[in-house]
Amino acid sequence: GHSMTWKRYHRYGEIVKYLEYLALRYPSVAEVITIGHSYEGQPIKMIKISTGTNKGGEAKPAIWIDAGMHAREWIGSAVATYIVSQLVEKNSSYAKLLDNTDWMILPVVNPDGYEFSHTGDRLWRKTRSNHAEDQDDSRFLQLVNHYTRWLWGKCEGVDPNRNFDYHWGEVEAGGASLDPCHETYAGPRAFSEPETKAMADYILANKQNIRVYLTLHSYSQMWLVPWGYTYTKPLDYSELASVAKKAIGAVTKIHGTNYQVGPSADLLYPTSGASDDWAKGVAGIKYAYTLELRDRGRYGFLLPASQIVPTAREIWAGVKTIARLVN
Ligand code: 0X9
Ligand code: ZN
Repeated sequence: GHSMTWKRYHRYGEIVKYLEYLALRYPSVAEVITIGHSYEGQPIKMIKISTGTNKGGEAKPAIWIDAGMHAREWIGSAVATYIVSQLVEKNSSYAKLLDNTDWMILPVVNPDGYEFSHTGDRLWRKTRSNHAEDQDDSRFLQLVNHYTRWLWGKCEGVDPNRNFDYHWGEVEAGGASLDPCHETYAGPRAFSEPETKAMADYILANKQNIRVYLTLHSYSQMWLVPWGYTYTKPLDYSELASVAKKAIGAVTKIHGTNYQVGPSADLLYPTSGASDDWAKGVAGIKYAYTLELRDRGRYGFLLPASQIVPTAREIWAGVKTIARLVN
């Protein structure tokens, strides 16, 4: 058996064990793939859910879902594993959905940060890399840096959602920071983080099949449409927004939770080097969205575990709606 419940938040090791249990128990549906390793050497594991090729023998269109890019946003990873459980453990109820669509789900993009948010700093956001050596500062600045790091503890890591190679490091509009100690540090260069690089390589290798890109974050209850790097909207904005509005309609039907749809930069704030912009702009995945899950700020990142199941149920309704609309 396995010990995944959605009554509490799980550690990375438990999540990986659950994925591996599913692959063993349901080998014709689920496969675990190690796409790379984190800075601290943890395997980055995703699950591919597929009932095989279509009638013509070609790979089916796929939906990509990732979560746990930002360490403290635990609800995203819990929702991702809930979606995995529905698709795999109830595969016979979702035969139609699985007939039309493959699923690629990466529940924890940033395992080092995720674990640190359990064992060190609950509100950690970034990865856990150290790029001090990469900087060509003077000995004096390096020394100052060393003590700042030691005293303050905020200079490790890169914001993975500023590290993607599309308009990377454009800081003019405040979309990212080039200060290593900042929460939105873009990194010394695009894809400096093994986590973002591994994810991007896998997506690029499969981009001809991936029709939808969803990245789960929290919080504020929004279904965000690109772009983040500019206030200008993509040419197909209205198509993406209308699909998103149908999805949030399905979300709200479950428990009455309200979500907003809108362009990322306007509705939230500008961000450069974010994963959804990269998925659309570079990988060419038309339907790319960032979902900001519950809540609206009452608990914020510290969403009680009692809200995992209701959040997961409503988001699953929205995700199913998207899957049906784009096929
Ligand atoms: O700032 C972020 O990375 C995301 N918000 S969070 O509170 N989860 O950190 C929002 C990203 C929105 N930008 C794009 N979708 N491009
Ligand atoms: Zn986030």
